Amino acid sequence: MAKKMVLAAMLVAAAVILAAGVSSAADVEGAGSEFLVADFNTGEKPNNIGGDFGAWSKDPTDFSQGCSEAFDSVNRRGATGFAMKLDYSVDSKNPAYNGFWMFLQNFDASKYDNLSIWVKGDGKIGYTTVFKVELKNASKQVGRYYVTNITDTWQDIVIPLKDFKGITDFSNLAELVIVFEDRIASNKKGVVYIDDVRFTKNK
Ligand SMILES: [Ca+2]
Repeated sequence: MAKKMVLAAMLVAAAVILAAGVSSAADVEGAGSEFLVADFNTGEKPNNIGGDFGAWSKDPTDFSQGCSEAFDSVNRRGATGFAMKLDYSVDSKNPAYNGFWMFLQNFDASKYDNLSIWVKGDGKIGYTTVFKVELKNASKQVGRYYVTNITDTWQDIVIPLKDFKGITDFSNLAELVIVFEDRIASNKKGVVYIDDVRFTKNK
């Protein structure tokens, strides 16, 4: 009987130590410090939170401008899965802008500090070093931020939510939009890859 009780006490102690170990390891890694919206790794829609996405164009009848999206397993972030390839052209005589949209399913990002996206341009085809990112909320606020200094290697672009101009409420996010614009694109045609769209917290 005494032996059984000792054994039981040891098992409980071991469980407590294990649980403590797990929780402290999670704290070190910052559990909940980021929230994954889209890694594109299934190779199909929707994104990781059930939101649809796709390319859009200002004027689909003007064939000299437009954007198309494709899952890309060659240019991807990480060892498996896909990235999102955005093949755009704003090389038109007419006003031109287009890009990529993604629903955020009313995600509450108010506890997060940044929108983070892995981005790179295609070194062979060419790419713009600058594009606009918009965040829209359920109250129809539209926040705008210009990403700059894109290169042909992967970079984790970290955009502080407070730097989005025009939006103040991040508790009910409806949509993320990427915009390629004729007046600011450093290359009028090209390919940009994006991967691992997340909301992140500062360390
Ligand atoms: Ca991916």
